[in-house]
Amino acid sequence: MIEALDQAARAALPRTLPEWRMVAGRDAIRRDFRFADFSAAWGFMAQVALLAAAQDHHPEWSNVYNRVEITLTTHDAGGLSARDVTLARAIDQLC
Ligand code: H2B
Repeated sequence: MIEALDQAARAALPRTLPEWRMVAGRDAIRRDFRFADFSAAWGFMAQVALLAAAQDHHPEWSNVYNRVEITLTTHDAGGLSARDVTLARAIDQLC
């Protein structure tokens, strides 16, 4: 079982991940991305897929043309864990 995100890290989320917001009714974070076109969106998703594979931590996501919506939570923790913060920060560095 993976440890849930501790209170200090939760309180810091607006500073550590300012582009991400809590999902209503879930212990999860979400960021919406918009790109020039589908190719750019898909290229971004390919990079995120490599990060997810390397970290063995996987997003819930959807893509519609140039938009990508990513939700992160840790199923093995029943909510947010440090793994979500690590992946979100790595995703942010792609943009
Ligand atoms: N991704 C996410 N988002 N949450 C998990 O709990 C999780 C995962 N668990 N990727 C991993 C894979 C686990 O199933 C494997 C066995 O490490």
